[in-house]
Order: sequence, then structure tokens, then C-alpha cells
Amino acid sequence: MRPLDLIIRNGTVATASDVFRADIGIAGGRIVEIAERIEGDAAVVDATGKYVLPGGIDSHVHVSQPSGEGIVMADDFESGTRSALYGGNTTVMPFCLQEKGKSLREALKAYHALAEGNCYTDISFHLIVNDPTEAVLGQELPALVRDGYASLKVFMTYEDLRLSDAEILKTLDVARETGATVMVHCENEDAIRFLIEKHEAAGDVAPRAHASTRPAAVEREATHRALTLAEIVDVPVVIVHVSNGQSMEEIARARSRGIEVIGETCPQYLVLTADDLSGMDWEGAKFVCSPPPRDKAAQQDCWRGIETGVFDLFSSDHCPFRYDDERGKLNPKGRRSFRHIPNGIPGVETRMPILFSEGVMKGRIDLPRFVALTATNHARTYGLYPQKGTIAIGADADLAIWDPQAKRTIRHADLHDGADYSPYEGLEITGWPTTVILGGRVMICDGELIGRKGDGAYRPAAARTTAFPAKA
Ligand code: DUC
Ligand code: ZN
Ligand code: ZN
Repeated sequence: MRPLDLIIRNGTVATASDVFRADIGIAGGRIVEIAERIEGDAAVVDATGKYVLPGGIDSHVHVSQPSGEGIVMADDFESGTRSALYGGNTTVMPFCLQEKGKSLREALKAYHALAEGNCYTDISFHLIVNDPTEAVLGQELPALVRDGYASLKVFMTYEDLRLSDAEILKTLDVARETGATVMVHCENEDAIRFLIEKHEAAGDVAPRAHASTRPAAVEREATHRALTLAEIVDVPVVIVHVSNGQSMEEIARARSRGIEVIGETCPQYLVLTADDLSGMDWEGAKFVCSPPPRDKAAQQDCWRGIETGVFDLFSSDHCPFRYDDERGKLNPKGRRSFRHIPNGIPGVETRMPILFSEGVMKGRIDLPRFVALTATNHARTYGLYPQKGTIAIGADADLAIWDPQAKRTIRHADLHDGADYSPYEGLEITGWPTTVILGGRVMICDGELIGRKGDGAYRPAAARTTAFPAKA
């Protein structure tokens, strides 16, 4: 047998199904041995008193995405993946946005150029289909799915991004034929626009109006419609960033009709509310994201969804803009009306610590469920399993070693993204990843970055062969 490069010793290992005491042997970037005791003269990482978990996979991350005139995202591939790594992630899945009038391949070429040599984690791309012409749907997309770009997002909101129902149906149909996985952003654009115009006419332009003009009903209706369109085409679908109980009911109802649906929620729907958008001096802009955070009852509903399996995925929806910046939240138009505040908040580094602390440490979920929600189900849903998302012989040696006793208060000054604030500032956390290993390379050792940019690489994803692969 090939000599080991690294041994993780004395840790408590958790997968989506089991928790057990084991050493892990790594060679050639893969896990090659899991045993009660592994001897040898390879380098050793001592995990005594720690949990050894699959590296996190955050399948909903935006970096370097064009975001409107004069607006610049706070993270590129370098800072975004570095921040992700510090938060215990070894793979992130950013979106590659097709611009109107351009091809998907052109967009991919540009994003690959930005990512190449700059990543601290592995990456795999989702496409955003923004111009579903006959050529795009008939030729380009099927070829791209075969080439490893096997998931795509469609939007039901934003004037410049939304697809019509007819376009969504055609896109879903291509997904059915090719095995691509479709993610849907569910909010009714016409209803939002109607409400925005009313609020602006009444002079209600502060950030809090962002939440008022995107009420739960707007999300619920679009969720119902997306699921109905998927039912008509007969194809599985992912409903992303679900924020409330009404939309969860739509998912449960669709499942009872036999529709295959994966539900995703995010930290902002567990620990923030719409009241956070009411901060003084436009501070509420820091919390503007879509769908918006709602109320305490919706938080409880989302926790219930995490506990009961309505949700299979827990992602950050990291979409960072600086706050005190002319190219960010406080851009000149954004200072005048909520309508022009860029949508999105940072969170790739805090996603897993928040769920670990609020979920595992507070007894809401167990460790296997945490692993399923933060790693395994992402790999399974988006064609990266079993290479990624688990601890098994032959899998990539992507691991995060967690100190369950570590106590930290979230301060942006301690984080590593390119924004200038965290929406979770002041939240007290128990449990933090202290050592992170990517493909057998120790990237973060006891909180210190020793990996280099470029150590992370692009990984193609496999298309679905039948329905969604079994969930953990
Ligand atoms: N949708 C996302 O998925 N992310 C940020 C903004 C948005 O509308
Ligand atoms: Zn979205
Ligand atoms: Zn997003």
C-alpha cells in the first residue's frame, strides 16, 4: 500500500449517518484508511477532543458577479474562497451569470479566468440562465451539462433577470432531458413592483420597505408556481433560500403530490428578522437581501423545516456588498431609496458556525444531520458525491476539524471576506472549525492560514441520472 501522507489521529468522526472514534489515513489527496488506530511515520494532526467532519460544501455563493451599474461585489474568488475556508468549507459553488445577448460559454470563460489560480477551496459552477434562446436551450446547455456544468438557476424576480413562465417551462424541459438540476428563486416580480411603486409614492423609501415590498405571500405564490411548472414538466427542482412557513407548506404539499423537490434555507432566516432592516441612519441596508428575513414565527418555522426534513440544504447565499461604500449598499441611489440597495449579505464564513452553535449545541439537530445539511446533501444534489461531502475510503480528503468548546463572538474584524460588516455581528457562537484540510493539504492549522491561493481547483459536476439521489 502507498505510504500515508497524513494521519488525523484521535478525533471523533461524523458523517451524515454515523459518529464514531477513528483515525483517518490520507494518501495522494484521498482518504485511504479509516481505523481505530493508524500507525506510521506520516505527518500527524492531533484531533483529540475535536470533531472530524467532511469539509463544508456551500452550494449557494455569489462572488465577482456583475450586480448593476456602479455596484461591485465585495468578494472575488480569492477573498470569497479564503473566507469560506476559514468557515470550515472545502468546496463552494458560485454562480456564473449569463448576460443578455451573450452565450453561457462566454460567461463561463470569464468566470474561469477570474477563478483560475485564485481559489483557496475547490469550486464548481452553477449557471444562471438569463437569456434562454433556442440556441442556448437547444445546443449550448445540453453540451455544457455533459461537460460538468450540471446545475442552473432561474429567477422569477428582478426586471433584468426574471424569466417568464414559458421560458421557465422550456428550461425545465431541457433539464428533464439532460439531467441538469434547476434551482429556482421564487418571488413574484409583478407583485413586488406594484408594492415598490406604492411605497415610493408614499415616501416610504427607507431600507425597512424592502421587507414590506417582498412579503411572504410574494414568495409563497412563486414557490407554488415553480413547483407547479416542475410538476407539469415532470422534473425535480430545488427551491432556494426559503424564508418562511407558507413556502415550506407549498414544498410539503408538492411532495405529497409526488413532486421531487429539494428545499434550501439559510442562516439569515434563522437568526435575523425584518426588524433588523429598521436600523438608524440607513444601517438597515446591511440586512437587505431577497427574500428578506421575516419574523420570529418564521424563524421557528424554518427551524422546524431543518429538524423535520423540509429542508435538505443549508447554504449561506453569500452575496457580499460593502456597506459604507459608493459601490455597495450606500451607493448614491441606494441612499435615496431601498429599491436601489444591492440585494445580498455576506455569510460564507459564518454559515456553519451558526448552525453548529444554534443547531447542534442547542440540541435542535444532531451531528449527522449537521453534516447532511452542510456538506453531504450539497454533494448529492449537485453531482459531486461521493468524491466530496463524506468521509469514506476513496473520497477526497476534504476535512474540517471542529473544536466544539471554542467560544467566539462574531465580529467582522475577525472574518476574512471583502465586506466591511457582518449581519451577524455580536452573535455568540460555541464551536468553530480550527483546522481545515483540502485534498490532503492542511490549509488552516489551529486557526492559522498556511494554504495558498491556487490550492483550490475547479471540479466538474455530474448530471442526474434519474431522480434526485437519496438524501442523507
Ligand atoms: N438571490 C440570491 O440567490 N442571492 C442574492 C440575491 C438574490 O436575489
Ligand atoms: Zn436568489
Ligand atoms: Zn443567492
